[in-house]
Amino acid sequence: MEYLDGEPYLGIVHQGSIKEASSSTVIFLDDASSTNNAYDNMLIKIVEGKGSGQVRIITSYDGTNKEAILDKEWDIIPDNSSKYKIVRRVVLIRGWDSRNDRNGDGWVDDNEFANLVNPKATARFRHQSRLVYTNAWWSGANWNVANVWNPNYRRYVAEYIRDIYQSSKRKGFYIDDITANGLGSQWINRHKATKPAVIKGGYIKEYTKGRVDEDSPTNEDWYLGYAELIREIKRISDLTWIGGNIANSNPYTNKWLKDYLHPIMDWYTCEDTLHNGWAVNGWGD
Ligand SMILES: [Ca+2]
Repeated sequence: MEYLDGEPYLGIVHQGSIKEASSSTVIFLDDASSTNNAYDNMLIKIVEGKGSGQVRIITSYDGTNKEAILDKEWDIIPDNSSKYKIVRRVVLIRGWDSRNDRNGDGWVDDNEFANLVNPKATARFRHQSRLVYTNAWWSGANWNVANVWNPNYRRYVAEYIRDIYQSSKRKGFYIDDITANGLGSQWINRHKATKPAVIKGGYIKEYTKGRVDEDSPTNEDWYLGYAELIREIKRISDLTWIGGNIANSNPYTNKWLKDYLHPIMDWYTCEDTLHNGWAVNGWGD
């Protein structure tokens, strides 16, 4: 993954003066967040005073003590003369343009890269533009299914899934969280509060209607492709059923289930609907 300093795109999360620092920690003044983990995975940039110009990643943050643990030691340990900015990181997804691969051997070598036909497309390999890391719900769900508009891509994903299930002799295929992170969700999602947002760019070659997070029908188009992908799995495999978890969604009113997935799914589980406890926790259980 390639991460960039997010300040030009998203501004500053917090800035201030350092209280004290050690070789791989920083303690902020009281104006920093009192919430644990508030700055996890963000960058701290020393912008004035001792140690200016250094950048580190905050791996964890203790809101009680206002203390950040860093990914690696400072070259020069900042002190209370140092001012800092905390900023988010953004992911750079390089674009692919087959014209840049002049000899058509599948990758852009150094000579081709030095003379790009399309300088906006800087991926060396096509796949760099095809899969997008979006979250770490669990290790197997980090990659979302992006280009469901490409039949070759659908076929590849379907074969990959088929081979996993066949090698383990399983007869059915279960998708956990079918409308969200099971087989993947839209790699660009319009609900920007909870999903990654596209800051710049965001075009998929096979999707010709425009930038995928701004064009209103994109979600519907994505679900059509997603449904096609599940059909493809059924078509090329000998799996006898495909089931999925729909959490607390209502299959008869939820638009995505009713219109797109209901016709091809064999059954659902509703893990958040039936409970044996009286309390509801953050998971709805
Ligand atoms: Ca080449």
